[in-house]
Parts: sequence; C-alpha cells; structure tokens
Amino acid sequence: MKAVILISGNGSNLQSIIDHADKIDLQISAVISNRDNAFGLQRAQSANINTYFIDSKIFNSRDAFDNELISIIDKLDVELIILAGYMRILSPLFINHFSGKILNIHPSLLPKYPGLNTHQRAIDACDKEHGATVHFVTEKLDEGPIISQETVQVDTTDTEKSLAEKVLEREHILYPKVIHWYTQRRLKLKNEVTATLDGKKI
Ligand code: NHR
Ligand code: GAR
Repeated sequence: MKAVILISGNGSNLQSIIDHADKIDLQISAVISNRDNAFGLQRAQSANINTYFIDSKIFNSRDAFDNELISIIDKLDVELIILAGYMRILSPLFINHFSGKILNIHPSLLPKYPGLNTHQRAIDACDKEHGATVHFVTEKLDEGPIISQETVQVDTTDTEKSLAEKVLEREHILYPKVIHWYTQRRLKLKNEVTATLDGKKI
C-alpha cells in the first residue's frame, strides 16, 4: 500500500517505519515536512524517498497551506497519510478530504494530555504510567478514535528527556504494528467516530 509520511523534526518514527516497510507491505511514496531543517528529510533522502518541504511563510492562511499539501498528496495517489512528529494542526479542509486515511502517533496515554509538552505534564502530575497512542486523525485535535497504546513506567528519577526516550522506544514498535493492520485492510474508521479492527469496535 502506498503512503505519504508527514514530519516536522528528527524523524525517528519515520526511520522505524522505513526499516519496517517491506515487512508491513508499505511503500513510502514521499516524505513531506513543514520545516526545512527537519533531520527526517535527510533520513528519507538516504533511503531514496522523495521529499517535499512546504514553507508556511509563503502561504497567508492555514487553508492555503493545506491546499498545497492536498494537491501534492492527491498527485501521489496514496491510500494512507502517516503523521510522524508532524507539529502543525491540520484544517477541517484537509481532514475531510482524506477522511479515515490519516493516522497520528501522540506521546501520551490519550485522552490524557492532548496537545504539547506531554512528558513534562505527566511528570508534574506524578503519574506512575505514561506512554504513546496511535489514533485516527479527525477535526478535533488529538481526539480521534484511539487504535492502540503502549505504556511505560514513570520512575521518580525520570526527567522530561529520559521519559521522552523511553516513550519513543515504544513508539518505534507501536506505529509499524498499527500501520500493518491498516495495510492489511483490517483497520477502518467508521462514521468518523469508531475505529474497527477486523470489523469489531476497538
Ligand atoms: N490536526 C488535526 N486536525 N487533528 C489532529 O488530531 C492532529 C492534527 C495535526 C497534528 C499531531 C498532534 C500531536 O500528536 C496532530 C494531530 C501539533 C499541535 C500544535 O499545537 C498539537 C498537536 C499535534 C500537533 N501545533 C501548533 C500549531 O499552531 C504549532 C506548534 C509548534 O510548531 O511547535 O499548529 O501532538
Ligand atoms: C514523537 O514522540 C511523537 O509522538 C511526537 O513527537 C515525537 C517525534 O519524534 N509527536 C508529537 O508531539 C506530535 N505533535 P520523531 O520525529 O523522532 O519521530
């Protein structure tokens, strides 16, 4: 199955997906970044994957930016859009155009801690457990149906950095697993609100 991957930064999840691509029947048609200095762009180039940088500064609205994104992705003719550390909120225009085809990995046990700074927020709340979530992307930020989660223990000695590293290690296992369910056509979004695996509600 053909997919496009959207990134903004380091791209360690992108790397993990590249490394698993053959095993999970995934063909990465392109990697798109909204930041020109994203290290993930270099990772993609090293793997001979086409890259695009879209500069938000040359568009005067979120819709104008997302229209450019839509036109690139439409030409790629992909069945799946994978957000992997993509840090820009997507407009309803984009979400409706690709409804049911967008996955995101978020560094918290959603519905806890949508948005940013999730690791520090888990530490500040003295949580004993933290983790990562893969969900379908819908209009409401980080509120799309949850597909699967990985949990880590939070130690009293953990810092934001050490916790982020522990969570990332699990993300690198979690995301390829869920993407494989999708490429096998076992995973669907029904009526914008329900994720199903093998026809059963998750
Ligand atoms: N778009 C929609 N419509 N729905 C979601 O669930 C989305 C989304 C776009 C990205 C990833 C998300 C995350 O996993 C994601 C989910 C960016 C922000 C944000 O506040 C929040 C959550 C996520 C991604 N972005 C700021 C913005 O104004 C910019 C922040 C920055 O550049 O540092 O776009 O966490
Ligand atoms: C990951 O922890 C991912 O869950 C998180 O950013 C990191 C990206 O790392 N995503 C978000 O916060 C989305 N807003 P990576 O670039 O090394 O894959």
